[in-house]
Amino acid sequence: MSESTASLGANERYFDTLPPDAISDELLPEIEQLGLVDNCRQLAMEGWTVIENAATPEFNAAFRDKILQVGKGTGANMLLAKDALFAEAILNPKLLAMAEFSVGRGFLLSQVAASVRGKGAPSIGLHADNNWIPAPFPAHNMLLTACWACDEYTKAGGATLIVPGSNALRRHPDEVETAACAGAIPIECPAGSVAMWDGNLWHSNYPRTLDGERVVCHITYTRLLCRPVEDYEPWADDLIGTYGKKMSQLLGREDALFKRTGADYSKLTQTFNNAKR
Ligand SMILES: O=C(O)CCC(=O)C(=O)O
Repeated sequence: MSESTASLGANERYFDTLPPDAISDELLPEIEQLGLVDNCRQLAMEGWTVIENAATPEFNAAFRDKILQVGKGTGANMLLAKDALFAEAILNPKLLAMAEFSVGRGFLLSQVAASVRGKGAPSIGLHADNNWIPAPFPAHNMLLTACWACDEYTKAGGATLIVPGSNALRRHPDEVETAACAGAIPIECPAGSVAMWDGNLWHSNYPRTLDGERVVCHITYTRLLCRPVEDYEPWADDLIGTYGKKMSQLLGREDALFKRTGADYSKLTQTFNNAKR
């Protein structure tokens, strides 16, 4: 713990900003306890990482069934309020810890979507998830995408593909690069893993050549300053009533910024401090 922050009370102001690859003093014990130190390192250096066994096999099986049911065989968006399993997934302690590391304290939920890819499903196309952020991308990550792989990820099964090193370029791929996908490799991992990457990493997926379906839940967390892709405001009171303060943070109710009820200046310092961690 640095001397400057060790003695700070909840409402005192931070003057320093942590570097993009640093784990804050407050978060480190949790990251260590959850066994995620190497994942943080890999995400910071390489732009991606995989967390295996993110939940129990029973959760994974039930989650897969639910996605197939609500996704009607293809996929869907705006899933958070559709079933408790989606809330459980986005509140998974390992995902939350990685999100705080990657997109900062006080981060928001941006999107809960799902895809179901059968045999012959084409590639989505190479892109960086910083889709509405102009290049050069900032040094600190803005978006963390966590893909809950309900099925094993293999190249033939249509796994996510990534271009190693592309995270360091801090820009979108151009037309030629998008067509070539040069240097791409598959993320290979067992069912029940969560593959995650930052907003800078160029990625796509392989066409699926196997029978059966690849079922994935795509969860995106974002830094407080980014506008979320999805708007859960109509369901927010119920979700917060059921799941509490973390859900409230994820839905943008724990910061000082203006809402329908006005701004909460008692949270101003904490909000500004969060932006630096
Ligand atoms: O479906 C995949 O494997 C990749 C998904 C993707 O591109 C994304 O969620 O941004």
